[in-house]
Amino acid sequence: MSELTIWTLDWVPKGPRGFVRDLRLRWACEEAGLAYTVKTVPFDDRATNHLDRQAFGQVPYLDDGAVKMFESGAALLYLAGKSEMLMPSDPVEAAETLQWTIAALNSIEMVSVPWWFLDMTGNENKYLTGWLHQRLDHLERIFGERQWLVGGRFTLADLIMADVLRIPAVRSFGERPATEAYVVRMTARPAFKKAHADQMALFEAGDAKRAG
Ligand SMILES: N[C@@H](CCC(=O)N[C@@H](CS)C(=O)NCC(=O)O)C(=O)O
Repeated sequence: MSELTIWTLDWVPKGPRGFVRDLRLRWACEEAGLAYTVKTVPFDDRATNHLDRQAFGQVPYLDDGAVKMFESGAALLYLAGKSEMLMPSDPVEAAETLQWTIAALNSIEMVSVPWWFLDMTGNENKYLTGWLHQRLDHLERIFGERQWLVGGRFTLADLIMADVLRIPAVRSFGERPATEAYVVRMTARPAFKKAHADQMALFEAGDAKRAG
């Protein structure tokens, strides 16, 4: 029996629901057919209640028996090591999957998250805005040429890239039809829908507990 446990918060406000990064890990497990359970830590004390498990007081983090890790990207790569479906065994395709996974995190999310934060707080920065446009324009060119990032099929690279790109503010940042079609295709996958619905249900249950 699998010992995989994904840890997240027991509740979040409505805004981030459907976007908390435990969803990435749920989605990966659903795609790979890996059994897992989800456990929670309280939202209210999150800054300090699990610093022994996540160095920055955030979620998600993952347990697999003696293996205990945080950082969603690292946890995804760990999970992908259990599944050819997420990480091809072919060495060339495996290298490309690793490359695009890091690109999603370190070339796109590294720009999109600070941009989103400044935009949301009314502090838009024209350099960051230009930088994000440039990165997304390159992706638009790539998605105009192919349906998948690696090997003509879904891999971890598509999971993480789509998860980074589906943030509403990023999605509506300019007209990029090929990228939008890619996000629509990835988020139509049954594994994504299940992961999303389960996260929404968890936080709705959290509403009821807080009200009671
Ligand atoms: N780089 C981290 C980022 C984790 C992160 O931003 N987690 C958010 C939820 S998606 C969080 O815990 N926010 C609550 C907080 O920072 O207080 C990862 O990918 O795991």
